[in-house]
Amino acid sequence: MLLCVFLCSSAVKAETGREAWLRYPPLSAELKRRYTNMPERISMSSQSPVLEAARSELIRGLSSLLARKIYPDDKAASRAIVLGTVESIKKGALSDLRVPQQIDEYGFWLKSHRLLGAQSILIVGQNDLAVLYGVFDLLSKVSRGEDVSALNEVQSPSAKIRWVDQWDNLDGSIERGYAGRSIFFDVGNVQRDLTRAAEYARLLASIGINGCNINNVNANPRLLENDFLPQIARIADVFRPWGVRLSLSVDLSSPKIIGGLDTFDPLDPKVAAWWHEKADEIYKLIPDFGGFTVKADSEGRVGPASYRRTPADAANVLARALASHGGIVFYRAFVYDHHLDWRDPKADRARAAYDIFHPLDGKFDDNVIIQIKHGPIDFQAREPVSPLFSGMEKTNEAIELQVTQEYTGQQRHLVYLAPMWKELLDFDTNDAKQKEGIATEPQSARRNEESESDERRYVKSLVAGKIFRRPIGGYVAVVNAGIEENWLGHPFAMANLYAYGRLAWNPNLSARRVCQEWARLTFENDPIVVRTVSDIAMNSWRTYENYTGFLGTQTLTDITGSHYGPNIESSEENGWGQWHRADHEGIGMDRSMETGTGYVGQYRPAVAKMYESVATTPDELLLFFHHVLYTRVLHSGKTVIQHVYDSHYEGADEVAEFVREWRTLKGKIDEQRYAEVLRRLQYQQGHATVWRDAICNYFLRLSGIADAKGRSGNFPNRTEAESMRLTGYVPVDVKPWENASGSNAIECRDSNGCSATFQFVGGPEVNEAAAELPHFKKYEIDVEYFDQYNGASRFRVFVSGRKVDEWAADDHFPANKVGGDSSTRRRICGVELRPGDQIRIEGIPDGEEHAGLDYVETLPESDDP
Ligand code: GCW
Repeated sequence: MLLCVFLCSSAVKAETGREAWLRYPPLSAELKRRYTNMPERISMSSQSPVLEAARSELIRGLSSLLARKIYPDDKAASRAIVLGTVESIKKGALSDLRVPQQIDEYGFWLKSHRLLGAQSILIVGQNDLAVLYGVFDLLSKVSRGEDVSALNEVQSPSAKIRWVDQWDNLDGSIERGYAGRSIFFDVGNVQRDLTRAAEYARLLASIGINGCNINNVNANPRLLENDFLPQIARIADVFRPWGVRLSLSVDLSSPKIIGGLDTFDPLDPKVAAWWHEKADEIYKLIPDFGGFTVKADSEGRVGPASYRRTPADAANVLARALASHGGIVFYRAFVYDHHLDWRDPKADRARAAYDIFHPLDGKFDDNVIIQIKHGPIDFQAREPVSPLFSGMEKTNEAIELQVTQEYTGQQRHLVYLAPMWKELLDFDTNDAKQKEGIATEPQSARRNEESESDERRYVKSLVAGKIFRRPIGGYVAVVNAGIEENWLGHPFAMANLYAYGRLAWNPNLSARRVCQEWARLTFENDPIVVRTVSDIAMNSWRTYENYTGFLGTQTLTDITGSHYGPNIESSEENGWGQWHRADHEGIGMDRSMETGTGYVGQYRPAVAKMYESVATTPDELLLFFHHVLYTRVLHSGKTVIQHVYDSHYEGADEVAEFVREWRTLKGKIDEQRYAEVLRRLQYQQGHATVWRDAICNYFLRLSGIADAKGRSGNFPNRTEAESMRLTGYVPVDVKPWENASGSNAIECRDSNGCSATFQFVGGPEVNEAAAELPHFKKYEIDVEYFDQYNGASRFRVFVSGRKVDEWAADDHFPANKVGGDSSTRRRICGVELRPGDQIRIEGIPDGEEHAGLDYVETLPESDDP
């Protein structure tokens, strides 16, 4: 019987997430009827590997969606889907075709066409790659059940550069990667099997991405060695059919380290010659090589400063080596001193990029792009737009975004970042208070064009090079996809990759619309699924911000370590410059021109004026720009300190709401992904509470001002582990103190196990509930324990001798000790409890993990699903 269940369930198609938004599931009979006239023959007006890929994709997608045979037939002129470039398509029966003028480079035209009395669809591009993009667009439409009977749509990408970066190391690890090891490298070599690398290129192409930098910007020079380059060329070979150009991060000292020169001075002719030769060697192996990405003079990387040269000197020496081959240099503006003096009120890391790059405007060659992180610090949950976007008029730019959720929950927390990116891209650097007057939805039959006037300097127009007529520019996102089946770990993290590609293609799309597309393609066309998924996603960034980084304090995480759990003071009193300068009376960095670091002066006048004054700075960025008292009243009408309490309780409650909303989808999407998302959301709910309590307790103690609603520091249903009756367990201090309830945890040093017992008495809520019910009621027991990566302790919970649950702490949180990174919640539902019951938790340690426990909460079970 068991075997049968196993066999039966294994026959159901597993939905691991590997297919992402390219699942092409058979459409429902109702939707299929919309495509009865869909041509079944695919003809190509010319041949190339990219067109081949386009045709195979179309056959694969349509035959699966429509459950019909779709086949290649190059002779077919009518009742066919015809793929071709503008130049090649006007042959034979299509010689009179009038192609719209406005299809620009990489643009495509989807056109329903009556040909010889029958319905055809033309997918026409300026080049082969544009045809491929058109194919993916048509497949997306059909997958989402859109009407394609009267197509006449031109689409062009907003910017030429739509790249992704991977921070993969040669040993197979990925810096800030949260979905397993590298799909490119393993133990010092390129992976033998590049199936995943090819699949990744296909995924990227499907959302219009045209380049991928495959290795960590903290670059290993070994990649450039001549015996290694042929291995790199193998990756470029699998990218090629998808039009994804491969590029490499380079270490500027390579001429010295692997070239044997005695210098890497960018102005030394020997160094220039070395880079030239290196570029020639690369292009022999990889004719469509994209170029180099450079991190220099930053976080311990060497750079031109070693020779008192400028970033322009360094970028140009590389650019000149690549220029004749069509290669590009991405020079990162993430250059700053991490040994700043925190006692100096004028010191300010946020100033660095502008101070360094603005004076060099106009000094970079035309094939150099300055790659600018979206904010002046470092991918925080909230930052203002980097002033450098509007600080260069004669230099190419790209915005650097982060799909990998380094500071936004590391793919353990659900955070849909498109709403954040939209705010950045739609920011008018000339006058942020002006609201955008352009459509946020795509214009179907016309090309998407944003205002290019000099008055409206939106970030999206600046990076696309439209304001100052720059030859190139656009978008780069750090993705860090890994070998895990679903690429990014959290199923919802893929919404960020999808949205990144879609917004780089058309930044005028709305974040919600992009999410709806993704939900349809990834889960189901069912409107309830689409609405629930996008409602959760659309609220998730604000929710995360609510419990991790209030009013522009960025992200109050452990900035010198994991970048994951709370650690408020880790930002203070060190050289990293992420200070928020919290003291007993107030909090915030004064960056004004008048009394602060002067950073505000890097913005254009209207924006600078807005940020200069406390009164006109938006609440959400107040503490980024100003130091204020906890008692200051915000635009919202609350004091700063009450906002701290309220936003954290709201944030944690919102995650609980996500869990409830997600539960309504049971049975509406496949069980595998349903359960995976639920598991992660439940964890997030617990971790949001850890964040809430850490930040509220910290600021309660620091400010001495009570929470007007009496919640912070007051946990009526909580029993601290250190106050239980302990057998074997010993209390330990947790550092920082706010990361454990009551600042203590208990640990078990006895390999046979320990136990902690307490009597259930019930708090006010419990007594209320008990009064209503004569005997006992069901409760949930939340056990807050610590799950480290260096062991897999086991836990068992007993109620008056009866075992109610057991589990292993075997997840891999970024922590090897008890604290805010490892603090985890186990929710035991439906437990019958009566005042007087003994609750006993047994912990059996493993390895370096000592079955740490923080507290237990008992709550009457809610009636929610
Ligand atoms: O945010 C920091 C990360 C580093 C990263 C660096 C960068 C690759 O913590 O891991 O290094 O940014 O962007 O260069």
